[in-house]
Amino acid sequence: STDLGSYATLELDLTDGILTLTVNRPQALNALSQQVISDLWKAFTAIEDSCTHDAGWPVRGVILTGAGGKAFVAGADIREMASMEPDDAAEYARSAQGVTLLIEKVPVPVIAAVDGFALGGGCELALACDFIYASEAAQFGQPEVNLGLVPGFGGSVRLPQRVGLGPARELIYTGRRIDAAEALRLGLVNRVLPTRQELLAAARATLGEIAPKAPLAVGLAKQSITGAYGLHTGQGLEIEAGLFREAFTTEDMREGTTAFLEKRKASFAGK
Ligand code: CO8
Repeated sequence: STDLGSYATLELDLTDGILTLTVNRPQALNALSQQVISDLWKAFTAIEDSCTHDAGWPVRGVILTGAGGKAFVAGADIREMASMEPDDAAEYARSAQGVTLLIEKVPVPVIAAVDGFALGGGCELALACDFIYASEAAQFGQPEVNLGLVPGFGGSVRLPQRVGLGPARELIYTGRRIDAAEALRLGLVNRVLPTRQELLAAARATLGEIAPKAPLAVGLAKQSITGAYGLHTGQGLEIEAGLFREAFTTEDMREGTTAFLEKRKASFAGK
C-alpha cells in the first residue's frame, strides 16, 4: 500500500488513485497555521515522490478541500500572525509560497473543491491548484486590507492571472467577498455544484476522466502551461517545444501512438 504519511492537520483518503486531502482544523475554519503549511509541504512532497513508474503512480489526481462544512480555508492564521515581527512574516510568507509552487510542480492535477469560505490565504491556496470547483455555499475574497495586510501567499500574482487585472484589483483593494455565482462569472472557478456532496463527486469524476491518460503526458502538459504562463509568447513556445520533445522520450508515447495505429486501446505504464 502507498504510504503518503500522516499529519496533525490533514486527512488523507486515497481511493482508486484519487487522493482527497482535507485541511482539518475546523475550530479555526481551517486557517493556515505554520503547522498546516508544514503538513501541506510534507504531503505534497510525498505525492511528488510517488509519481514515478517505480512507485507505481498511486496518485493520479488530488482533491484539496476543507473539513467542517463551513470553510475551505479562512486564510492565514490571524492569531499566529498577530505577534509576528516583519522578518518572521517574511519567512512565513516564503514557506507558504513554497507550498503553492510545489502544488504547481506535482505532475498530477490538483483540484480545489471549495465549500464555504476561501478567504485570503485560502483563496490563494485554491488559486495554486490547477483549477477550482465550488459549491453554492462558497465565498471567495482577499480581505487582507481589513487587517492592515496585503496578500502574501501569491494572491497579487495569481488572482490577476486568473481573473484579469481589473477584477483582481477591485477584489484586493475592497476586501469584498464574492459568492460562487460571481466567482464563476469571473472565471475564478470552473464549475459550481449545488451541494458539497455533488462538488466532491464532480471533482472525482473529472480526475477519474484524467486518470487513465498517460500520466507523464498529463504532467508535462501541466509543466508546460504553468512554466509558459505569463512569459513572452516566444519564450513560452520554447518551453512547450522542449516538453514536447520530452514526451518523445517516454514509452507511453510509443504505446499511445502504436495503439492508435493498431486500432486498440492504449495501456500506459507511466514511463
Ligand atoms: N485565523 C485564525 N482563526 C480564525 C480565522 C483565521 N483566519 N478565521 C476564523 N478563525 C476562528 C475564529 O477566531 C473563531 O474562533 P473562536 O471560536 O475561538 O472565536 C472560529 O474560527 C470561527 O470563526 P467565527 O466565529 O469568526 O465564524 P463566523 O461564521 O462568525 O465568521 C468569517 C466567519 C467571516 C470567515 C470570519 O471568521 C472571518 O472573517 N475570518 C477571517 C478571514 C480573514 O480575514 N482571512 C484572511 C486572513 S489574512 C491572510 O490570509 C493573509 C494571506 C497571506 C499570508 C501569507 C502566508 C500564508
